[in-house]
Amino acid sequence: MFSKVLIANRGEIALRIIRACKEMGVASVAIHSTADADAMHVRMADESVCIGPPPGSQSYLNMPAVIAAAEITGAEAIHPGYGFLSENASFVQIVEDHGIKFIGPTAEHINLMGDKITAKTTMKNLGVPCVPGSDGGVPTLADAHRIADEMGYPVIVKATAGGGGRGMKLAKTKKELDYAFQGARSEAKAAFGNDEVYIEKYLTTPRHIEIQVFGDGKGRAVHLGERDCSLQRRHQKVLEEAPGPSITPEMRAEIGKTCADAVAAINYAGAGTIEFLYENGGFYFIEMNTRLQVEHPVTEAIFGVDLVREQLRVAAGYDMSFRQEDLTIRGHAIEVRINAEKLPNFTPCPGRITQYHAPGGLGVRMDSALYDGYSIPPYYDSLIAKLIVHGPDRAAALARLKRALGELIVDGVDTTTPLFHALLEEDAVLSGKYNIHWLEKWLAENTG
Ligand code: MV4
Repeated sequence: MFSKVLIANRGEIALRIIRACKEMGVASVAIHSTADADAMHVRMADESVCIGPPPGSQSYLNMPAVIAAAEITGAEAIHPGYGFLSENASFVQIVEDHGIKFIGPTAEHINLMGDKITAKTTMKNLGVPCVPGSDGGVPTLADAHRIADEMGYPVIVKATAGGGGRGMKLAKTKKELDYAFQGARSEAKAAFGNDEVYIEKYLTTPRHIEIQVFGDGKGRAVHLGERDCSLQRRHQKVLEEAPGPSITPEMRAEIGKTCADAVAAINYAGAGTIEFLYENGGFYFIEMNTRLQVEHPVTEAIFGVDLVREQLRVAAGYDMSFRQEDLTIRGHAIEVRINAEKLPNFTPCPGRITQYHAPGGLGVRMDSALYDGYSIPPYYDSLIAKLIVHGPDRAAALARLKRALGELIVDGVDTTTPLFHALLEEDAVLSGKYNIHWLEKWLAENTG
C-alpha cells in the first residue's frame, strides 16, 4: 500500500479521502489555497502545502503546483476527489510521467469517456443500451435534418465535448432544428474549442438513473446497483437515493451486469458511474463519469463498502476486496446536498458560521468540513455538507432524514436546508414518483 497520498481537493471530499487514508495507515497530504489556510482538510491531514492564491485556476487546478506539492512531500499517489482535476486526462498523464500514481482510471479511459461520441460508440459496441440517435458526429445541417426526420421529433443536439447538461439544444419540431443545430455547434466551439455535435431522440419524462461500477484494471469489474438522481435543479443534483424507487431487483441485476461486463472488457480501473435515462422500463445510456461522485455515500450505505478504500487498493495494485456475489443491498439510503445558498434563487451565501451542530444517531452520516467559527470562502462550490441517512427501507430512511434535518444547526449563512423540510411534505418525494423535471416544476410553482 502507499505510505503517503496527496489529496488534490478541498472541503468534505478531502476529509472523506483523508479518513480512508487514516484507516488504512496511509499518511495524507492536504493542499490548499491561501483562502483555505484555516480549512478543516488542512487541519485533518498529516501535512499540508499552500499551493497558491484563492481562485481555483491558480490553486486546486494549477497542475505544476499540485505536482510540486507531491514531489516536495514525497507523496506516492494523488487522489483527485471530484471536480477540479479529477477528469483531466492531461493531468493524469503528467502525474504518471512524474512517477506518481493517479488514484483513478487511465488518461486513455478519461479521454474515451470525456468525448461523448466515442463514449457512446464504445458503450453501444459493448452491448450497453443507448438513446436512439445519430451514429457518431453529425457534420452538416442537412445530415441533421435527414437523421431527425428518420427518427422523429423531438430531438436533442449535444456537443461531443459537453456533458453534464452543457452544450445541448432541444428541437421540439423540424422548425426548431436549424437553431438547435447551429446554436449547439457555435456554443460548443466557444466553450470547448470543439464544434462536433451528435443527435439523439429527446426523451420527455425520464428519470436519471446511474449505475456505480468498479474495475480492477485487469479485466474484472463489479456493479454496485443504481442511484436515482432525478431530483435536480439546473443540472445540479439536490437529493439522491439508492436503490432507485422505480428499479426492481431483476432490472438491477440485468443492467448492472451489462455495465460491469462493459467496464471489465475495457480493463477499466477504479470507480466509475454509467449514467442512464430511464423511461417506460428501458435504460438509455447517456454518459460515463470516470470519477468518484459526490453522491457515492448512498451506495456505500446500502452495500456496506468503502469506495475510497477500494480506490486506493486498486491503484496500489491490490485486488478489490469483494466480488459481485459478495455485494448485497441492505435497506435504503438518501443523501441531501446542503449548500450555502439563499432561497428561492439559490444565490451563493458565503460567510462565517456562528454555530454548527451536526446531526447524529443511528443511520446518520454527515460529510462536511464545517466547524464552529469557520468562514466559507466565496471562491468555490457552495456545497457545505452532505447529509446521508440509511434505514431498513425507504419509509424509514425518509423518517430518519426528517429527524436528522431537525437536529442540524448551521447559523450565520443561509442554506438549502428549508428546501428539504418542504420536499419531505411532498407526495411525489414521499412516494418516489418523480422524474428529471419534477423539482424544477415544483420550484417554479412553489417559490416563484
Ligand atoms: C437528454 C435528455 C432527454 N433526452 N438526452 C442533461 C444532462 C446530460 N447528462 C444529459 N441531459 C439530458 N439528456 C435525451 N436524449 C434530458 C437531459 C436532461 C437531464 C438529464 C438528467 C438529469 C437532469 C436533466 C435535466 C434536463 C435535461
